[in-house]
Amino acid sequence: MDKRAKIFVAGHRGMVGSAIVRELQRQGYGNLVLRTRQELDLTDQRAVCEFFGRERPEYVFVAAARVGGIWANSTRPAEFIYENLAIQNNVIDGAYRAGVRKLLFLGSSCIYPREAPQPLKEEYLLAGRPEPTNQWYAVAKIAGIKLCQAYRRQYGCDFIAAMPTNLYGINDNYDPDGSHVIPALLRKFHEAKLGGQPAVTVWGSGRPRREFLYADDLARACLFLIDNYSEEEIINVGWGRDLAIAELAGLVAEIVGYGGEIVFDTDKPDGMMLKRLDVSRITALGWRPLVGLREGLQLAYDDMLRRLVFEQWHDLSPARQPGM
Ligand code: GFB
Repeated sequence: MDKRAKIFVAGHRGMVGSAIVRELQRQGYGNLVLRTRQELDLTDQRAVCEFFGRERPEYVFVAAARVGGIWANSTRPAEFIYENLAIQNNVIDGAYRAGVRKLLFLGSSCIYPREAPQPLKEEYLLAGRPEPTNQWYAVAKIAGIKLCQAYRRQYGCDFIAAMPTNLYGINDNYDPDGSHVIPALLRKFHEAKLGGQPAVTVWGSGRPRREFLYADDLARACLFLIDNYSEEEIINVGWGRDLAIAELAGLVAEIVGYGGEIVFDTDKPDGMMLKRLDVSRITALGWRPLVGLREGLQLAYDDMLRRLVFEQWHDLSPARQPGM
C-alpha cells in the first residue's frame, strides 16, 4: 500500500479495528476513512452503497462485526447471523462497486468443523459441522469468506480472508454475559480481589484449550497480508500454541493478584474442546506474532484499569465490537 492510499477501516471503534488504525498510523498511513456506527450504519445497504460511491477508498479492512463470547453466541443467534451477513454483504459488494483495489475480510477460527483434526488447517473449511454454540456466527463468517472468493472468481477482485484465533487486548468488551473469556476473567478476578471474595467461578470444566492472540499482533498481520497475500484460499493468523482454560484462569489470577480459590461451573458450556490453528502458511510468508500471553494479559489488564478510572463497567461493554 502506498502511504497516501485512501483506506477505510470498517469497525474502527472496536478492539480489532482500533488496533488496525493504531498500526496504520504507526506505519505512516495518513489518509484514513473512519465512520462511527452513528455516522454510517453498515447494516443499511443504501447508506453503505452511497458511502462507497462518495468516498471511493482504495483499500478496505472489514473489522466490523457482531461479536461476543460463548454465552452471547448461543443466546442471541439472530443478531449474530443477521447483522454479520448484512454488514459483510454491504461492505464487500460496496467495495466491488466502488472499484476498491484490495479488501481484507476477517473471519474467525470458529468457522472450522467441531471435530476437525488439530491443528486446524485452512483446507478443513466446510469439511464438517460447526460447533453448535457458535454455529450462527460461523455460518455468517463462512458466507463472508465465500463472498470474497466469489467476487475474486467472477469479477477479479483482490479480496482476501484472514482467520484469526481467539483475540484479546485494548478496547475489549467487559460485559459479563457478552464478553470472551479473557476480559471476563480479568473482570471477575479484579472484582473478587477488591471485594475480598473467597472464590471465583469459571465457566465450564476448565478443560477446553484455546489459543490467544493480542489484537495489535493481528493488526500487524492484517497490514502484512494486504501487502503480501493475494490468494483465494483463506489464511490463519495465530501462534499455533494453546493452553487449557484452567491454566488461563491461574495465569489471570496471578496477573491480577488474586489469591482465592478457582471453581468451575459445569452447567455453563465448554464449547469446542480444541481450537488450535495451523499457522504454517502465514509463518512461511515471514510473519510472526510478537506479544506473548503473559505480556498481553498485563497490557489488557492495564487498559481495563485505565478505562475504569474514567468510565463505568457498562461503558466497557460496547454493543457491537469488531471481531472474531
Ligand atoms: O472466549 P469464549 O467465550 O469463546 O470462551 P469460545 C472460551 C472458553 O472459556 C469456553 C470458557 O470454554 C468457556 O466456557 N470460560 C470460562 C468463559 N469462564 C468464562 C467466562 O466467564 N466467560 C466466557 N465468555 N467464557 C467464541 C465463539 O467461542 O470464540 C465466537 O463463540 C468466536 O463465535 C470466539 O469465534 C473467538 O472460544 O468458546
